[in-house]
Amino acid sequence: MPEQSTIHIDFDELNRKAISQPLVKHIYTADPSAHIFNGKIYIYPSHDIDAGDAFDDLGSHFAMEDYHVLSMNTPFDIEAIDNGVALQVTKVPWAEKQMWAPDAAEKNGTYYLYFPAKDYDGVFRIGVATGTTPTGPFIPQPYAIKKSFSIDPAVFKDDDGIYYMYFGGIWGGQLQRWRTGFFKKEQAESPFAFLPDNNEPALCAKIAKLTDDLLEFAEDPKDVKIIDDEGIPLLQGDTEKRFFEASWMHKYNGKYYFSYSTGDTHYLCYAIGDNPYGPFKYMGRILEPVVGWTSHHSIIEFKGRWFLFYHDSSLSKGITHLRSIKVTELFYNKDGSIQTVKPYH
Ligand code: FUB
Repeated sequence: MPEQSTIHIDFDELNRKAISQPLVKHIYTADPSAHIFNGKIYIYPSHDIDAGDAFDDLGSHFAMEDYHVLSMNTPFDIEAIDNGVALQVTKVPWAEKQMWAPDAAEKNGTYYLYFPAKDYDGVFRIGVATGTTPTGPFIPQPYAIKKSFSIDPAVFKDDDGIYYMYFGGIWGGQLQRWRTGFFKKEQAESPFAFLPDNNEPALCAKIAKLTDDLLEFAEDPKDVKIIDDEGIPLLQGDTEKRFFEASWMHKYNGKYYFSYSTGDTHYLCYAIGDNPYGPFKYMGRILEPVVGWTSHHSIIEFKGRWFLFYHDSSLSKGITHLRSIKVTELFYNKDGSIQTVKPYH
């Protein structure tokens, strides 16, 4: 990802214009995956730190080492509660570094924390850790999920009780390195190697049904296709619309809403389908660009109203890898489309 911008921004003014404020200020947090467990909101974010790594397009400066779980009684709380360290990379046998965006699920009173990290070969894998409370501590499985790769797991429980994982991310997230079905090590320093050409179909996020114990994939991962009005898959050159990273799935009025970040164009977009696998028709934007490079989110329903959890880098005054999670209400139009959120007035 690019160097910090040298454009002057008045952050005090920007923060006055922000539609919402950081939910915690004592640590930096990002990539908020929110869930309601036992009537309470739990947020599973990345815990951003400055480990001193240089900025690059591989995302090396995102050198996170652990997870904290945050909680709130309602989305209107001014602050979230930090429930402390829930899992550290040093406790995960297969993982070396870079604990990126996590997610969580619950089944039969067990809580599952899903997380990407680089293994000792520098390959992103997705692991799972279990606990008896939503806040952990979580005990990691000894190995990453078999056939997992890339980043940004988002676990969705459908109404029939089946769980699916959506995942993947391009550039530093390595999705493009798996195009042939195995990891291509050549040009490991270039995040742009192995990307499709601009006139080829865009790389897709992946989906895999989970096993009953939620610890493994029950099937080989499949493409999450995003199509245009004519049913044609988006192209890699459709950079303002195509998938980059940060998958999320929610269901609204019986339809499946797949949402994601467009990465280098900084939008959160969504596409609608009739089942968890898609295809999903591109619909538009959920969130305009925030301060900072990345955009990442989750969407939950709370007492009949809908909320978007997201992040920006306003608290750190624009530092890309020091972000803060926020929440704002989300509104639907009568036709099921989502009203685009502008993060600053
Ligand atoms: O937090 C590290 C990475 O930045 C996430 O995995 C991406 O989604 C982006 O937010």
